[in-house]
Amino acid sequence: MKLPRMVYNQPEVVQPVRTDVLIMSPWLAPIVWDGTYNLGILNAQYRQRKFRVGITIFAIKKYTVFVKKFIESAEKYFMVGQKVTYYIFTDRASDIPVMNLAEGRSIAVLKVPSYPRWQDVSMRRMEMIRDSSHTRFSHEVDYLVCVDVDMTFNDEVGVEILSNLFGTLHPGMFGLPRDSYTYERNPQSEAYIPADEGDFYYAGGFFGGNTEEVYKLTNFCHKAMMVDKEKNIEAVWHDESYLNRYFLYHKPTKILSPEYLWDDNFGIPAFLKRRRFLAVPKNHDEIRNRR
Ligand code: 5GW
Ligand code: MN
Repeated sequence: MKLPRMVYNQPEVVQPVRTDVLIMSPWLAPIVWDGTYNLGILNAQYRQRKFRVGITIFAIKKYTVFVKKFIESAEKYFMVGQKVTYYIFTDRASDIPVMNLAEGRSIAVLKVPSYPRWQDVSMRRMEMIRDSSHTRFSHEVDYLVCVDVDMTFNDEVGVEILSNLFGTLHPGMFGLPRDSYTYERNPQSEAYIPADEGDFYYAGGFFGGNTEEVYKLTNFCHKAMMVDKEKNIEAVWHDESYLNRYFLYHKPTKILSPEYLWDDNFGIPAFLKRRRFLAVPKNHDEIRNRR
């Protein structure tokens, strides 16, 4: 692969780019923070590879209200200049607005059932992503990015996130001791993680990878949830608990810092140089109850 001539600052071997945060996991997966990478170099590398990105969102019942702002913000900040398909899973296809997208980008609406319990709405995402992985995603895209819809992009999210399998550090739990992570602690559950294990606490609202790795991840999580369901067990943080179990034994090849999933309710700590993907403030009672 031949790159064009580029002029940029020389990487400095004895001058770390960040000293305030961990930028590499013990299994040598980069942790992506502002200041640790050069997007120009990455873009030049990826431009020659011709790849397509799918981003999955679920808008079930009232959550269709989040779609418009989500897409508008993604058009501004998410994989700008790349080929992107928005896969919108919804039970209310007629509520999905028609929107103008940049060249090379499109929306695919996938009709899916809704579930009465919100826990099932959240957990069944794993099954639905899995089911579309082999029928559709693997033919249409190279990478999948699976995110919550009650979010907006607020700064660049580009090819720096891409890797075979990636997860995101939860904004509420970085820096805590592992035994205080809200992993599932019931040994009977398929999501169980003992107090003396665990690397990071990953967020359920942002993960991805190549289509085959996302198939494996979602297939594991869905099957584990079904095994637990037979036993009348539901892990404490639903799909997120099973995701954390998966990542413990299938280590991600890249880890996104909380820049990629922030909630201003956590304040703005000094190490957080950018807030790229932000939770939309929502009135939980208003949106969650009685539908
Ligand atoms: C409804 C009530 C309570 C919790 C979740 C829902 C819900 C979630 C819903 O009615 N419809 C829906 O599409 N979802 C999907 O699940 C959305 O994509 C949402 O982003 C995702 C996770 O649920 P969140 O965002 O409410 O969970 P938190 O942990 O971010 O608050
Ligand atoms: Mn959310």
